Amino acid sequence: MSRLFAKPTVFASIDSTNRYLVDRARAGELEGAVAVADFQEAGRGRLGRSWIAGPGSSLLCSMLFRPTVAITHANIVSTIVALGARAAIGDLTGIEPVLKWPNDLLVDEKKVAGLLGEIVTFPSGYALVVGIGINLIWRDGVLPTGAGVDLADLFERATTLYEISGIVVDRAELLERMLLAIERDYLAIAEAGVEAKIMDRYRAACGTIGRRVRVEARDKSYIADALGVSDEGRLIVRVGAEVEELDAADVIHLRALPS
Ligand code: BT5
Repeated sequence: MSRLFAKPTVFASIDSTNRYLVDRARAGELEGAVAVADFQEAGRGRLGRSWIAGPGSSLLCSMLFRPTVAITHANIVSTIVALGARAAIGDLTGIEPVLKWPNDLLVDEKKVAGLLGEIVTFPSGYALVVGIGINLIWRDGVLPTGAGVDLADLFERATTLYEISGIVVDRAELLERMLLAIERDYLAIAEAGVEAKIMDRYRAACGTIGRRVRVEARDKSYIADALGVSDEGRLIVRVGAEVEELDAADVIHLRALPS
């Protein structure tokens, strides 16, 4: 019995589990609600992008939080989800994905899972819905589909737990382990010093640090050296002689920096 999470609401098909929980959050749903789906007709990625997954191919899950940490630190919750997913994947496959800033999970530079955090603000505070899609297996005939999807491009840049480990991971077990790991960290963040320890674990797992990256910001694209991630979750980069902190951007991993 979880102290944080309710029994998941399971959908055979829904537009988006994140959309569902964002609406539930606005309607006053309690913290700890979980929605999972076998298939999403309009799975959401970040910045208006799509998340594509064939029926039964993935763990598609969203969780509702009502964090007590300041909204400026809300990022810690997505970090906890990414670390929980990484640990659960590691337990079940023996392979721990690398985290790509801000929150992708990669194996051999290919994306095996992605996270989307959406904030709903109220006069009295905020709620946060964190959704995660983890690719389990792409079986013949149940390939990912979606409007305008370039499958060749997706296969080039994405992978599944089956492809990396040869293991057909049990979706319910993955969900249970992931929720347990998330609960452990989330219920501890109010304690002094825990947030910093979680960020240390994030930094240790983050493959973006120490890489040359291409930064794709809203209005420009440039090359930078990724030096670290701040406690607020910002990516610290050096561009020429300047050091900057990035809030929201996409980064593309280039080569490792000379040590
Ligand atoms: C993400 O966005 O990585 C966030 C994905 C969150 C999906 C979950 S599923 C449950 C919950 N409900 C939702 O509606 N969403 C969440 P972003 O970093 O923007 O990455 C999106 C990009 O990844 C796309 O533009 C594609 O290039 C690529 N992509 C799409 N589907 C993919 C997949 N299954 N595996 C790997 N890459 C994918």
